[in-house]
Amino acid sequence: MDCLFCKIAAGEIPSTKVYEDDEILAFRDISPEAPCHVLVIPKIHIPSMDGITPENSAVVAHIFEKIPEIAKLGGAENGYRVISNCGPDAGQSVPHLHFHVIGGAKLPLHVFPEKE
Ligand code: DGP
Repeated sequence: MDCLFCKIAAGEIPSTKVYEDDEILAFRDISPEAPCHVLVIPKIHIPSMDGITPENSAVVAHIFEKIPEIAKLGGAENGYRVISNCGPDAGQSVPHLHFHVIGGAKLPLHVFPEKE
């Protein structure tokens, strides 16, 4: 399958790893928006949040069990935010389920800047 994050998970494309086990990989975003900007992916291909099913949701639970540890390893010592963009309106650019773990700085509260 021609999927960028499947290739990163398989080690065919290099990444800066933060955490890895048999089921998931966490690596630094190529275009970080904060001092800690880590992407957490399942190694199996799930296209987006819309592709989560009873058959594959255990790996999503595993991701969420590991995120506190991954956030600290990534440099978010004082809190963090988890974001998963799903579909065009959210700006999903890589069609392999991923969770952005963002922190290491005080984050803006609102999605729309005019609400600041
Ligand atoms: P999203 O827009 O939510 O689909 O996020 C995709 C993220 O993936 C985006 O923040 C940039 C990151 N990204 C894209 N290509 C690569 C890559 O080759 N390596 C790494 N480390 N990150 C990538």
